[in-house]
Amino acid sequence: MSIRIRPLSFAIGAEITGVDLAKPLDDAQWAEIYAAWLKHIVLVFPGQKLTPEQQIAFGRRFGPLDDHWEDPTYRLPGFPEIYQIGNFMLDGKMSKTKDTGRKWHSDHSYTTRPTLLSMLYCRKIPPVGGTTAFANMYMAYDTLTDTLKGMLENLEAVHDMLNYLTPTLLWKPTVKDPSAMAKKFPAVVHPVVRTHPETGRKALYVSEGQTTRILGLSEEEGRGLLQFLFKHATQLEFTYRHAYQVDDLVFWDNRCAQHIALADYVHNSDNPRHMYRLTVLGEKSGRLYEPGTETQPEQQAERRTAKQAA
Ligand SMILES: O=C(O)CCC(=O)C(=O)O
Ligand SMILES: [Fe+2]
Repeated sequence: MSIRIRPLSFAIGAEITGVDLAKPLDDAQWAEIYAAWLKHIVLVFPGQKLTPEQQIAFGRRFGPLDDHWEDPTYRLPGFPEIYQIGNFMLDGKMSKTKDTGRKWHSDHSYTTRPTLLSMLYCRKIPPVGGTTAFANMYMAYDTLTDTLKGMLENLEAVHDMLNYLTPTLLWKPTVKDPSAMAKKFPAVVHPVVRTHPETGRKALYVSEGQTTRILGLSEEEGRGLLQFLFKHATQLEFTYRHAYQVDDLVFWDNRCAQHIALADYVHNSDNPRHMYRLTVLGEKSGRLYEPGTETQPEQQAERRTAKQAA
């Protein structure tokens, strides 16, 4: 059986067939899959039959896994590495993870140590919808003018979990205590352009779901620029939208992609969408936000110089 790689769109995503992820991969298979992942950013493996142990064993090859300390309720019993998301029933109640990811984002960019890889194993899916869209952030960066690239490379932006709590047309957040949330997840700062440590390529790292302002710019300047970048980064030509089948295993690289879980299906318990999700921990790439630093470009420049010298 040899591995086949079929691109799923112009910009991002490839389908991989001819490999059984339930079995340990040999070095050649692993190298091929890893290279395809770095190249295509999102990989889709249809028809995989995996136990939780097998999903975890495969995920672990990419690095240490998160144990989902944030909300242990939705861990798969016996497997803290697997977090369940979707509109499934748990102990007679609708899961609070039914609306995970309803805005464009890169996983955990609202922390100083964002997720490297996220993986969804589809267990249940409604007859239509329940799709995830992905956008290629290398492409978003590469297609900017050199003038704007030059400017963005020197900027940092604030990422804030609370930004998620503004409703969208098709979704209203249900978080009861936003101030507790803000305490648990204080705002952080990341560079606007991130260099991927493995490919060496530059990728845009701001998202509509999480980025609230740009340091060194006034609020109006930053808002205007961010509005442009959000629209630019997620234009359809840069995306792929995946419609799942049960047993699809899908994973992506958060260092160079954004994604959104679309509210494109009826959310009731007769129409369940259920994913076994695991995530690989990433490197520290941000710092806590110090309010008051947002209009002080000199301070920012100093900090950058200090960082480069270190
Ligand atoms: O359920 C999805 O389609 C994606 C949800 C999400 O944002 C995530 O798992 O990181
Ligand atoms: Fe996500």
